[in-house]
Amino acid sequence: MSAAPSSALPSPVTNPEILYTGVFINNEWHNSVSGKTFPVYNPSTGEAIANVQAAEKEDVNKAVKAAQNAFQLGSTWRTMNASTRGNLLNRLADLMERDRVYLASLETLNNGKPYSAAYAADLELSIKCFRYYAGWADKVQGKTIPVDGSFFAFTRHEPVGVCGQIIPWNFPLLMQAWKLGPALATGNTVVMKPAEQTPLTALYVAELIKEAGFPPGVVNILPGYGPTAGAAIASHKGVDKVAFTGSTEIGHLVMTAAAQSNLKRVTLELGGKSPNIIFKDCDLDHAVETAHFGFCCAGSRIFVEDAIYDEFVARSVERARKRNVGNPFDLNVEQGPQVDEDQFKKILALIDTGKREGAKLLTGGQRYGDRGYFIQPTVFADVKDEMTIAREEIFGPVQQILKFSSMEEIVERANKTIYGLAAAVFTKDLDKAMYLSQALRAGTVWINCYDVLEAQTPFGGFKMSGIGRELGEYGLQAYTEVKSVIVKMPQKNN
Ligand code: TXE
Repeated sequence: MSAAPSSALPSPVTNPEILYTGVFINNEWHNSVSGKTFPVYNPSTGEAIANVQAAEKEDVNKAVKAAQNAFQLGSTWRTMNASTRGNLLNRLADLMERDRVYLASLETLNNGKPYSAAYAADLELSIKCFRYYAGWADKVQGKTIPVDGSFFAFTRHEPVGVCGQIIPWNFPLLMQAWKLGPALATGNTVVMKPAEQTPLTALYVAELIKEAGFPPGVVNILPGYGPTAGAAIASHKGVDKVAFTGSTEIGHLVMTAAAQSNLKRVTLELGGKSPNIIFKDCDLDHAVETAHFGFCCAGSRIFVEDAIYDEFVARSVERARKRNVGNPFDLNVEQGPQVDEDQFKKILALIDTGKREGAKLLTGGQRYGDRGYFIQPTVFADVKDEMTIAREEIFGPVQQILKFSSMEEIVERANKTIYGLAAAVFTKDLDKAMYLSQALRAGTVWINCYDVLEAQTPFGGFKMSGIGRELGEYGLQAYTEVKSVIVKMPQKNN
């Protein structure tokens, strides 16, 4: 996710108008059935910027009905050519391209991430994801199978049906694209719930979905809270599949709800505590910078080989002190606020735990400024495996740096976690890199890079980081059912 130089970016709209705050069902905007709304905040200031309709169970029922109707045999959507579905996805990508500055600005306003990242990474990757899956729409094929006996057998890859999709706040647009792209390319219908902190861009995209020409009911987007709207999707008997990205804790609830209702298909993309392993023979400048960049968005444990440990720590501290924190609309800012007060408090509490448990705090460790949810770039050294900050995911600007001395030791320590989302290795030695690419129990292993999330490569977790894969050709599997059709023949000839 390398960002384009900020000088090449068009200027943001610093006060983007908020146009859509309703419940989107059947290509129409509705108020919530209960009449309830909830406030959405600007994390840079802590001020409320919109009141959004709060969908609950009754709204989910309405949306599931709409999605079921759109999925009826003979419906416009079911009888549409697969290539036309691809065209619609491409049209949606075109519309996001048209409104890219506005969407990136709205993402920055609501999520707090720097506009430069929203424009160059989130929008870029979301648009590319829709185009990637647009290309797949008419290339999802079954097989003919040489079955025993006088039969002709073939498989169809059919859409699963109504897909519930529940997404988090860290990459609101990108998570929406990862979920909608494969679901729509394969002909499903969708009931989606964006995170309560960040519903605004998802709702704007709803309007673009309508403008692109998707038939009513194919995509329904319901803003609301997890225990109400989210839980109603996970336990609804009319939902055939649920895809969830978020915390491992809620992943358990989603899977339980699926098991206790109708055994709907479940894919989960959950938390992580990814090992980032840095050997003494790496390109140190590159490793320091990449580890620094990586800490803005996901929990990681940075393991550094003893011979370069002190130097790596010193350079990381120097880099963190130079990190430009502030107004995310400023093109030179590298770090905006955390998404909300809960995350802000959770991160500060984890930092306190780190100090209490004896990790060495070398820079940062406190709130930045006195308004909004900003946290100083923070670096901990002398972190030990048992410490809470080495075990729990910290979704914020906090680096934990640990020391290692041998290959056997690092494999064991890196894998000693309940998670298995991703891992990274920095070395110039191909043998070491390839050995670790096999040894690490994680869904993605980055070698001399970090956080490269492109539409073509599958992403997902081993162990408690999730079930199933998103993106790439593998990402289509979660959205198709395989049907065998077996036909009696008067005579079979091979
Ligand atoms: O996640 P939640 P939160 C991790 C990260 C973060 C922690 C908590 O460590 O600090 O999770 O974040 C919906 N039934 N990640 O509290 O609660 C909720 O409304 C159905 C990792 O924000 O899991 C939102 O839409 N849905 C991560 C979504 O689930 C429910 C991304 C995620 O919220 C629900 C985000 C319920 N009972 C957080 N309760 C990643 N893997 O990328 C909540 N939700």
